[in-house]
Amino acid sequence: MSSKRAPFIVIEGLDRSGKTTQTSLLQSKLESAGIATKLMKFPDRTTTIGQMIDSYLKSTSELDDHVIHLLFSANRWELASTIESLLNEGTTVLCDRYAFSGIAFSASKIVASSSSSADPVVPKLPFEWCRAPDIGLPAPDVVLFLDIAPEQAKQRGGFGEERYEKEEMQARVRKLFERIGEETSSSSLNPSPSSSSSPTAAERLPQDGRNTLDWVIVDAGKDVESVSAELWDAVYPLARDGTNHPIGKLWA
Ligand code: NYM
Repeated sequence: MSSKRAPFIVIEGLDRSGKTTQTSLLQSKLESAGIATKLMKFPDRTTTIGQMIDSYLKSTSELDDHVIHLLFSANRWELASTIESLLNEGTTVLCDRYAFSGIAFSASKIVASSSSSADPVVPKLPFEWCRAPDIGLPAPDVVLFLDIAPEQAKQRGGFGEERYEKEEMQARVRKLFERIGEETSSSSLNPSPSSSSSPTAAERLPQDGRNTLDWVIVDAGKDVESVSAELWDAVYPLARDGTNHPIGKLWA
């Protein structure tokens, strides 16, 4: 891969969509295929900022909604240069959640009085405000969105242990992910909207050095092996061949 760099692959989804299982399965498969891979996860709870996020998610601390949103973003920025170095060195970066979760979860918080009445739902934080702090982060080459109905996610073990793990909130998060996928696919970052039945990410990448981001929707309600096989098909050619494209800047 002399003049090429490795790809940046992000896995997104609702809580209990199987992201963590799938991300580590994908890492094992990539490594078995001889592809150097670094597994990352956001929030990264090991840093000082990550520890503040961890205690907020476990409800052992309270933070203003704006503050926690900015901490999630700062947690990505503190690892942005590491991501770029790894990609340039030829290590594929496989990341469990990224800026898309940042928007989807924060923008799905609503003003309490509007949640159970016939009033219009009022978001606490505007969508554009939520997106702003992540503008300019290293852009992934492909986002694999594990799609699952909140009712099904709820039946999986561990649901409800952390803040945000409530069915109504997850339903709003899913809608926002849908919006982000559509907007990201139709933005200048990605001229070709995609789905899991389309050609693989590598096949869709244009060869002219243009910045691209593919949003691939995967049905996460299927069994673990089927989902894993679909993810593999979506990323293997890209991970094997690398890419000539410079690392993009998210939404910049
Ligand atoms: N989350 C995650 C956010 O609210 N904003 C973010 O920027 C990120 C990366 O943290 N409910 C939420 C989504 C999850 C929670 O994630 C913890 P995980 O993958 O369960 O550790």
